[in-house]
Amino acid sequence: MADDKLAQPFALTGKRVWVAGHRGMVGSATVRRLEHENCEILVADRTELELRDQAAVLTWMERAKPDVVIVAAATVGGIQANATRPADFLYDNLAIETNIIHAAYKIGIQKLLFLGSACIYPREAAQPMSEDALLTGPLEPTNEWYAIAKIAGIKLCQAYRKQHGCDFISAQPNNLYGPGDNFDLEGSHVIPALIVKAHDAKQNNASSFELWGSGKPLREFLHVDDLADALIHILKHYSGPVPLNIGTGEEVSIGQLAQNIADVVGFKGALTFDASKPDGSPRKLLDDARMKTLGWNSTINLKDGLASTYRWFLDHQTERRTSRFS
Ligand code: GFB
Repeated sequence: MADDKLAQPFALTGKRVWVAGHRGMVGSATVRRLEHENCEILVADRTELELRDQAAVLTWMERAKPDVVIVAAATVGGIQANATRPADFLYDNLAIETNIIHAAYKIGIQKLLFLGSACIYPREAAQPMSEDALLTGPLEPTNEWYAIAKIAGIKLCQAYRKQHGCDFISAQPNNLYGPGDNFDLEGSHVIPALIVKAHDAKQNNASSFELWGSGKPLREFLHVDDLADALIHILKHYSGPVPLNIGTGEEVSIGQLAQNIADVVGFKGALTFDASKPDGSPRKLLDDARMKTLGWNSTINLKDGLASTYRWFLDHQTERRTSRFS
């Protein structure tokens, strides 16, 4: 896009930075990363602020007076959660992003960063998927509700930039994993689900554990600490309407991922496949050329990331196996 400005310097020093959604996997990683910046971190607990309440969001932001907002709050989940809770995924995310972005405009904040998702791109987009593939074809049906909401958030940032000159930017990471993930088997993404399944299979001396679908889809996984680092980099160095892709450039099949997780956990049995469960997107690799031009690369490889995430799971499994939606 013509007014896409790469390498715009923006200082976080001394700024009041609100991380909306600080208790989630992305928000908590962002807070950890921001602790290395010389800024003041603002957070609001659910009991203090209901993000789906427009008036409450505006009132809270008028009082808290953030200079910078990172919209990490969202209703998220894996392929099954998307299929069973379409209204929540569409309504919650539309409401949260609309309320925060509009209030950020009303109170005149300096910079806002909205988080999209790799599922915004058409199911049949050419791989790797460039930012220019947005809205060029039909979405993957298993996550279209979430994708529509995330596309709307990106469009809101572009619209407020165009109409009001707001410095609102967006970025979409590929499939995330890491500390703080949701390990509830019905709601979770594939990595936490397979960690739980492999761990339980080992504990129970089972001969196998089960994967959903064919195991053939390809995915690109990004550690959440890499994402948090990328977000701070973008805030400091980017201003423009193009929503930036954040990935690692590496793909793995779900079958191979399951084998890698079995190795990390120390499970030596077999893998089985439940063909009645959906595969979802056959492939979604992000073209991260723009992030590379901005001078950012991921640093955590999948093997190390899986090992540290398994250690985190062992320390936190009691509270993290339960659904947050029940
Ligand atoms: O991570 P996941 O749920 O989401 O599933 P998506 C990735 C792949 O892993 C799919 C397979 O092909 C699943 O069928 N899979 C195998 C499993 N076993 C399991 C299992 O036990 N649990 C889960 N969850 N999957 C998400 C979207 O799509 O991508 C979200 O639903 C979001 O909205 C996210 O956009 C980035 O990668 O298919």
